[in-house]
Formats: sequence, structure tokens, C-alpha cells
Amino acid sequence: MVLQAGVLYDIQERAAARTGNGARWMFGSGPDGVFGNADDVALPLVQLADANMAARWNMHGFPSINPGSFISMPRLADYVKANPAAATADPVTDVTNTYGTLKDFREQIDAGYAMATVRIQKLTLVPGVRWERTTDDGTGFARVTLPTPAGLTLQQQADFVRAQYKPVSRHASYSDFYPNFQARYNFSDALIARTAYTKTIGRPNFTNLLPGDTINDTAKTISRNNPDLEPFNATNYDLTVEYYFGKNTGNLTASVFRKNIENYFQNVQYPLPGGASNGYDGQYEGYIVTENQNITATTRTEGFELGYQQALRFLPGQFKNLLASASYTRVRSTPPPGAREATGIFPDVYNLGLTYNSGRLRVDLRYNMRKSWRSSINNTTGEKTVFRDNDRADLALNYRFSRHYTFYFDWRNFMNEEDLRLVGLNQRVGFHQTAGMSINTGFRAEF
Ligand SMILES: [Ca+2]
Repeated sequence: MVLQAGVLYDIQERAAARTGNGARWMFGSGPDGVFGNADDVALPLVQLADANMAARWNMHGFPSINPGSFISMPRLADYVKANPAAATADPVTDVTNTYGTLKDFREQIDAGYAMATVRIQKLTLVPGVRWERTTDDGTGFARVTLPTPAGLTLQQQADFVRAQYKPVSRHASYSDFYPNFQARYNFSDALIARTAYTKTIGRPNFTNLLPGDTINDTAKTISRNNPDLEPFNATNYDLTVEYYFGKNTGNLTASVFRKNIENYFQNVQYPLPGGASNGYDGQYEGYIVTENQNITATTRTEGFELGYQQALRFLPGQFKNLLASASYTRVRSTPPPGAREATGIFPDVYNLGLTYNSGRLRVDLRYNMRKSWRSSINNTTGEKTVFRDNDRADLALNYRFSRHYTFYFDWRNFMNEEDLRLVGLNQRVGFHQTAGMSINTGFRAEF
């Protein structure tokens, strides 16, 4: 029996800081900043059209854009220099842009890790535990939106809006232990089984952790961040069996896995109660609050993977240098709380590969097939966004002339497969992309 133990300490930091500063201008609105009334200033739009635009922009499934549909920014700038009344500064948007983007967030994760290795004949056990402490520090601005009174100049409106922003901050710290356990059993040199159990957490986005409310008096809604949002918990289980053929000629692997996620985030809506302790000194009773909350339900993702590798040494001549491989992965998931269906997973993925390796020459041919997958679902209308089946093939060739010089030729996506995203019941095209093929070739010198 062998016993090993170790301890590791590590610190990670993630930080985000944003500032927004810029000036917004309106053209043709006149001093009041409103289009379509008496003080408007007419613009010679035909004279300002961009003449250098391509003849036509064609996008698959969308209307084309004709020449002259865009305004030329240099022409507009020249025109406004000669006609200052055509441009009106927009200090209101400058205020919302500035305060809306001023954010500073820092998260530090201190972690300690302890593990042991225990060997009892053919069995190896690796129990471990990870301790993590998360410390958040953030500052930003939150806005209480009030209806702007009529009759104010743009500058007075900007001052009115500026007074609605209040600084907010978040300081929080939490820590926990996350156990994990790995085991390996060698039935023989050829047959090995492994299993693992791990617990991990997923932390909320920074943007959601800073206190911040957007109150809309017209719509009677409050959309707010939730500084009390906790990380979600994930528990992973997997089991793999590996079988190695004799004389290193290949292997078969099979694995099953399951991931349970608890305490996941969900957008929740509810009417704000009245009373002095409702968080707003009794104001806004009945307004609809939207915020992210942790939901105790469990989301389960599970699947299996099969893999096969075979050296083709039994073939005649040069063919005996070939190595073939194939794999298949299947994943299924229950929807997260509040969602109608699970999205963002690739349910069926196939891989095929053929490698030729003779020492000097190595050629890799790879084929990947990703069956249709769902990227999102509208939980109100049930409208789905679906990616069509996608397959692609890559070829890589390396020829070593000498110890120092290699010729290489990388041809990615040589079938030039496109990506197509279809939306809704009628499968309208929502996105079309041809990633294109790419060829990378040259000589590599190593000394
Ligand atoms: Ca106007």
C-alpha cells in the first residue's frame, strides 16, 4: 500500500472595469433634441449620401442594401462645420452612457487543495478536497428612473437625470469545501476502469452582483440586480472503461457521465409588496420586479461516449502505417428551471480520423459531424433557434526533410461547410455564416 498526500494553495483574480465617455450628437433635431417639430433643421440628405459604398450588399435571406442608403460620416462632419445649427449635442444620453457603464469589479478566489493517493494492489484511490474562498468588491451606479418633466432644455434634462444616479457597492465573501474522489482499477494490463466524483461551483456574472435597480414609472416595472445571488452547485459523476489491444495496436473506450446542477439562476418576476419594509420606503407597491434568483430544482445532463482506435498494421505495404479512429458522444439534458427545453448542448457528435505516419511523412484526415442542436428557446412563445447538422473536414500534412526542416500544409474545412441557424416554426434563416476554408502552408525550421 502506498500513501501520498499534498496540499496546494492558489489565488485567482478576475476583474472588470468599465468607463464610458463620449459625446452623442443629433443631426437635424434643432435645439430641443426632438425630431418633427418647428425648430427642426433640414439636412441635404442626398448630398450627404455615401457614394463609396459597394454597389449592393447582399445578405442571404435579407433585403439588399442599395447604394446611397448610408450617410457618409466625413461629408456629414464637413457639412456640420459649415452649418453648426444642424448639430445638437445630446447631454442626456451622455449622462446615461457615462453612469450606465461606470463599473469596477474585482473577485479574488483563494483555494487550497489536499489530496491523497492510496494504492491497494490493483486499486488506486485518490480522495481530495478543495477549499475555495471568494471575495467580491465592486462599485458602480444605480439609477432610480423618474419621468422627466416637460419644458426643460436638454441641459436641464441632463441635470435632472444625473441626480437619479447613486453610487452602489458590493463587498461579500463566502467559502466552502468541495470534495472529489477518483478511483482506478486495473483488471489486467489491457482492461482498466476509472471513476470520478467531483463537486464544483459556478459563480454568477459580475453585472448581476452589483446592487442596481432600473425603475420604470411608465411601465411600472423594477428590473434589479441581485447581490444575494449565490453560486450554483454542480456534481459530476463519470465512469470509464478502457480496453487496450495487444502490442499497442489500439484501444476501445466507453464512458458514461452525469452532471447535476442545483441552485441554478433563473429570471423571476413578482409584484412588489407594499409597506415600509419593501426596500423602497413603501413606494412602488405593485410594480413588477424582475430579478435573477437561485432555484433549488435540479438540472441533469447525462450521456455517454464511445471511442475506438486501431492501427492498421495488418495491411500491406505503406498502408500498415495507418491509424484509424472513431468516436461518438451523446448528451441529453433536462431543461434548467423556468426554461421549456434544454439549450446549448450538442446532442450527438461523431468524429472520424485517419492518420498516416511513416516517420518523415505524417498526414491527418479528420471528419467531425455535429447533429442539429438548439441554441435558444423563447420561454414565452416557445420559438426555437436551431442550428442545422454541421459537418466539417480538416487535412494536415507534415513532411520532414531533415532534422531541421519540415514542410507543412494545413487545410481546414476543405469541404467549405456553412453554418446555418434557423428560427421558429417556419424555420426562417436567422443566421448564415460561411466560415470558409483556410489553408496554412510553409516551411518550419527548427535548430
Ligand atoms: Ca426639433
